[in-house]
Amino acid sequence: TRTGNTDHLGNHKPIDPPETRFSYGTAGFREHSDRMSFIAHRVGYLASLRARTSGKAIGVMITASHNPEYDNGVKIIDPNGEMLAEEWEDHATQLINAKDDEFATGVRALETELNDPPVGSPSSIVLVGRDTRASGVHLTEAVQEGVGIFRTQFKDCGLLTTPQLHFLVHAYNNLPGGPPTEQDYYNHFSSYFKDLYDRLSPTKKYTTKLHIDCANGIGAPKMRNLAAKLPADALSIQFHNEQGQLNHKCGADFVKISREAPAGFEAVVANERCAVFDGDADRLVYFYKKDNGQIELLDGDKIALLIAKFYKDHLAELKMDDISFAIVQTAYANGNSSKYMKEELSVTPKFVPTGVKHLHHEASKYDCAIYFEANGHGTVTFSDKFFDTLDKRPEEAAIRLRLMSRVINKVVGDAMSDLLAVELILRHYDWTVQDWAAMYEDAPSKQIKVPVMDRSRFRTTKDETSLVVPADLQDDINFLLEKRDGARAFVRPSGTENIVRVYAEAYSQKDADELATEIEEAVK
Ligand code: NG1
Ligand code: ZN
Repeated sequence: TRTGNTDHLGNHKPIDPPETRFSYGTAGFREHSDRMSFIAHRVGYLASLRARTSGKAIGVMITASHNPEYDNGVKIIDPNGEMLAEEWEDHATQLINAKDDEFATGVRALETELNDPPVGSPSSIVLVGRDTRASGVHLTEAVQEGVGIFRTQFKDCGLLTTPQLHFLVHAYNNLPGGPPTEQDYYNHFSSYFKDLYDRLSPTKKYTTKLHIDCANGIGAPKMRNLAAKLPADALSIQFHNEQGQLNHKCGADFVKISREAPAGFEAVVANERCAVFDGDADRLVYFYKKDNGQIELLDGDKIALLIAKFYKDHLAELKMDDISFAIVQTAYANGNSSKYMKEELSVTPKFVPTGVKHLHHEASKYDCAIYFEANGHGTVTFSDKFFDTLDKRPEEAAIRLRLMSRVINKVVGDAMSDLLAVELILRHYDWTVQDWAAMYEDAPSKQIKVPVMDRSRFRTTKDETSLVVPADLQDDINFLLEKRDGARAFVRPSGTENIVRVYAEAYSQKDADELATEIEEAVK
């Protein structure tokens, strides 16, 4: 029959107590890797269904990003290389929560709802990639079995950064030529980097020396591959944290939350430029050590502003007034970054809920939009009109802008391509990392992760800046805020970890720390 043999649907049994509800969160499904096998299996099936309905290549990325090595996760990448469409998140949540004996019925119901998409179309394929987590190997097999239920083609792309898989899926469906390879990724970004690099003037202040913290993850080998293709004198990279325990005391999330230099940077001297990836290399932040031993953090907001300045300056020089331009942020964005956007760049940022899909969706409404989460995940999106307009312009500024827009991975935030963009922009302005940091001073802020038994107890308003449930907790927060003029704080359940996040901003660091701690106490 069309639906084939469903006997082996139960191969990967849910091992959780039935009351656990999984939801396709800010980054797909993420759990302790011991609990992931049946999820990976079902997501494999779902990805194959998505491939069949679209007749295209679909991606499944196996990663838990900045979370510990023992966690893992799966997320589906849509045909254009972007995040999974929202209605499919609902299908996913439903299927993952089906009890073992309900799964086959759920599958048949979904196939019927989707008008029985054809089996065996040669253009339908599921591409799977994974980060360096040991559990990724058997989860790849689980995905493969799920994909195989209705004999959809499957390709194991092996170890990749998350953005590399997004790039491959996009290239598979949108670019001419045979199936794309990892080499195409390096060729693409290194060649546009070189073209722009060749056009920039010699620098006096910008230095090529750059430290990179690879978070002991997949970014290490992949950045080495990319760096090998860059012009020899463009960047002198010193790699750190390539082999140790994944994300442990290093990586973008650690540096952003703790505001400490990662392990392995003890010997790095003050004022040198340091870039930091997360475990699957889709987040990027920078920092440098100050003379007092503390670090100056340049987070996603600072990266957004640097890129925004470059775009605004070029669009203004070219008088491209009919190009709509936006910057998209979340509630975690530092207040002073938003202020700088308004006052110095004359752009009022758009605010959306946490999660890349929300930022990307909003950004896609404009001809050119920059979105970044404060944690370092972000990119720039472009419309066809943007490129069509630029293609007709012979000026040097137009060429620079076009090349920069190819150095950026437009389908998803990408630590490696964002790093290339940042380095080219610093070179263009002949800035040191200190010049960049001085664009604005961060408002003092503090983020705390509070472990909770059941994070679904916490529900926020749509903009995530206040709690609907528990209401008395929000009353407590309001009371604490009243005592501090100009402070801002909110609590929100994480979509990726069993924690709630407390975020506080105030006039002084002491106030921000105290406020966050008092709220933490109230949450507990
Ligand atoms: P959660 O755990 O839902 O806050 C975190 C990040 C998101 C996004 C996802 C995906 C913060 C405050 N939240 O989501 O921005 O990056 O992870 O990895 O940084
Ligand atoms: Zn990540």
